Amino acid sequence: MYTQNSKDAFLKAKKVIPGGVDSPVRAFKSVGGTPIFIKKGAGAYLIDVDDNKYIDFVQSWGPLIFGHCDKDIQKAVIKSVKKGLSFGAPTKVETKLAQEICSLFDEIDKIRFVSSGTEAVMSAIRLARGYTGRDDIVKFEGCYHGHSDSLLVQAGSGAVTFGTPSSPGVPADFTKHTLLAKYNDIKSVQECFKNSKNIACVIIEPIAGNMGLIPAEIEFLKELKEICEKNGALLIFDEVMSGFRASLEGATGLVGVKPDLITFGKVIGGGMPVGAFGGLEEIMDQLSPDGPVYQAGTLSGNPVAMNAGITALKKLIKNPDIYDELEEKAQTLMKGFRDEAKKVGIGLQTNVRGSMFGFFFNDKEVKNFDDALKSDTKMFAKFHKGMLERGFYFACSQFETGFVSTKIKDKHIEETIEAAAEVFKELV
Ligand code: KE4
Repeated sequence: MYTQNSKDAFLKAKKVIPGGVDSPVRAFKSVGGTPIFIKKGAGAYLIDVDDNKYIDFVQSWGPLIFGHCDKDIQKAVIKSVKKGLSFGAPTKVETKLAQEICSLFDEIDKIRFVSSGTEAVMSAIRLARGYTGRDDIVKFEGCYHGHSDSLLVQAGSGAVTFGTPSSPGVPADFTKHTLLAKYNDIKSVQECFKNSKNIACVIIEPIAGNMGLIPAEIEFLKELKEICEKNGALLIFDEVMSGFRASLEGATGLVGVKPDLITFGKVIGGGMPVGAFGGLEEIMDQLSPDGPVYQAGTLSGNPVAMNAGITALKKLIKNPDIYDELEEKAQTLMKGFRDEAKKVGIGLQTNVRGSMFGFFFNDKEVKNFDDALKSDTKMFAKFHKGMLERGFYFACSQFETGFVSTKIKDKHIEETIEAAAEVFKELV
């Protein structure tokens, strides 16, 4: 595959942008090779600067459930831009998008918009700490909630559940209030509540998408809710990725467990920078300007982004069958991958939730981060390369999630399975 223009572009980018990218995962470090530079998107496809065409299963890491250049979203953005890009003052479209989301969730009376998932989660945690008057938080190994300091933690030494920084630049003091538990392991959560009587909240991806795709077990989430209620801690569902991807009501609508706060991102911006966090009025009214918990943002609720988001959401609300259709496509794709891998003796574990799918090069079921880490990342890298060379664009890490958009048709799924069959044969 000819990728000279991407190679040249990457060299130029690295001279003025750290690592040549504005977000680390894009640099292809875990799969090797040069990241392809994109010229444009078109429906199901990405076209790179060398005019190679790919079926896109990343969709900007989730936002583009309607694929690239969706006519309705594009029209709404252009119409909005003609009235101005940003005002730093309230607009009615923010209220409209807030009303749409609040109408879908019993758990949400009010919602605040921000410009990224990181901001949404950081703000939700500050709100939980302000509302409870407590400082400690619990997160799960393998869950990613954006790059705010108190969430860049790794397991501490030995039995101690308090985290240590996972990145230079994060002072240990910033993570000493973060306790770590194991996904799908309620005993590890009980351990955290034994070690701290000062826990403000537990934050979890109810469908984990950042250690590969691993859904939380429903029984585990029910016990998690009970332990939070018993100890006066809030339960935060981070649905930045799973929101409007797993179902119209995200994972929350699937698992039958009521969180106290929900964070959103990606799909609710329709491809534009939007994050949000919402919950019951009693909690949300603690936020400035009416409440004491400060939170702010110059471009929060940006009208162009709001118009993109509300257009996407209205299309989803109008066609809820989309989720069954997308889930069926994702199931077909993952069954095809499993069947073709099995033919050549490769162990592949797969998961699907709505339009989200994941696959691990692993002989055993993957239920948490320790299991996921035992996957064959070298084989994943070779698979990724083989598929890319054939025109199929997958997430460039074993620890990410794939997505199906409405523009991906049955024929695309068939072509992808055929290509995967060829690549699996090359891997053994
Ligand atoms: P952003 O700040 O990247 O908008 O959102 C952070 C975030 C929060 N919570 C969850 C569950 C997330 O998945 C994310 C971001 N997801 C990654 C993909 N795994 C974004 C891709 C990237 O970092 O470039």
